[in-house]
Amino acid sequence: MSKSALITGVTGQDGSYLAELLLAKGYTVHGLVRRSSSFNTERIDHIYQGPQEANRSLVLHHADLSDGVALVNLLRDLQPDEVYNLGAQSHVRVSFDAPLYTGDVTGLGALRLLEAVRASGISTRVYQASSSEMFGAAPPPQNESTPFHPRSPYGCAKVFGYWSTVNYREAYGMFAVNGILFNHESPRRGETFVTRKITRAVARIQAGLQDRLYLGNLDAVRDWGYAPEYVDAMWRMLQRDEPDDYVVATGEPATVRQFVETAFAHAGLEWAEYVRYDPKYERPSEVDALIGDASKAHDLLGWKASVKVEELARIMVDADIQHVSDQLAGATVRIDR
Ligand code: NAP
Ligand code: G4F
Repeated sequence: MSKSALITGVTGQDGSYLAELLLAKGYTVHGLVRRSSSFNTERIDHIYQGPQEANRSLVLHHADLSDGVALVNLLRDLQPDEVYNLGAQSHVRVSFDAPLYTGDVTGLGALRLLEAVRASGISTRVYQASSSEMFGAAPPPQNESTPFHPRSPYGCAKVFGYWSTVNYREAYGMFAVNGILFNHESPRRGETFVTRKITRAVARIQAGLQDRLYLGNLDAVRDWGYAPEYVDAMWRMLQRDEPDDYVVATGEPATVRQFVETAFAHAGLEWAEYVRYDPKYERPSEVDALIGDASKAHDLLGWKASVKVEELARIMVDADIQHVSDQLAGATVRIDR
């Protein structure tokens, strides 16, 4: 019997890579999709299987992390072997503008899902997408023992989801784990996160479609890895004999400025000619430096990042240049570019 999994956030960056990984492993994958007034499945269009197809291995279901009853019904019907909770309002800057919504979906949403697993009486393993943003002001390097000091409504919501997951493990013996993932990016990264905003601008500037890139704090330090490698770590956590929590990171720091320099230089452009400061992109409270120590994931999961920040920037610039070129040529742009 092949395994089955439910992924919340299947239409997001990580959800799309995880769905591909699980399908390749022979899973039946169920994806939770929230209702939208326009198509929101672009990242999974290349693996989409229509409702009329026989023996589908990817099945999408409409539901929402704000609707606990829908989650109970879905879990009771599907009884998946594994649940990956990747759904969230995941933008840190936006969480200052929409703090209660972020708390509801990103924080309470995690608890609703855990409670839905418990209430539906099924035996399933749960992965919670926790975040290095929970460390916030705690000085680097950060590992599983570093105390949390969140600096945004998003970070606070993720801390709630983290402890809810630990609590359901301790209180009910649930196989529930936290992956504390540091920033991870790819050509499928949302266009308003800083790396993708930069690589997309590089491609558009090179093509003559844009002449300025406005950014906020260039001094922030992040530990940027490659998303397809990070979803593999999620899967490994759920294959262990015992549930536990793991930091997933490259361990290599870079400033936003360094990412900018690498991305522009890869396209033969001088970044200072195009990049301008706009305070609009500053946060009321910033996370200055995130640098992860993923020794535990290395030792117990056999996981290690191989793509580091400079290669990552080049992968993303190349993909965005191809994307712009396809758009200009009027070609159908596929997401598996
Ligand atoms: P993402 O691209 O922003 O995807 C978020 C997903 O959540 C999308 O599928 C989105 O649907 C869905 N979603 C939003 N609100 C929802 C709701 N009310 N109900 C159900 N689904 C909802 O995020 P990502 O980068 O893939 O990250 C995946 C998870 O890991 C998130 O929980 C994020 O907070 C966490 N995380 C990410 C990173 C990182 O660096 N990428 C690091 C640590 C933790 P739409 O497509 O319709 O918007
Ligand atoms: O790309 P960012 O928006 O990512 P951030 O805030 O680190 O959050 C991401 O990583 C978290 C893991 O630690 C995830 F949990 C979360 O869901 C998300 O995926 O910003 C990175 C840095 C920040 O310091 C920000 O102030 O870039 C700085 N920055 C400078 N100018 C900018 C900009 N960020 C954005 N989004 N846009 C700018 O124009």
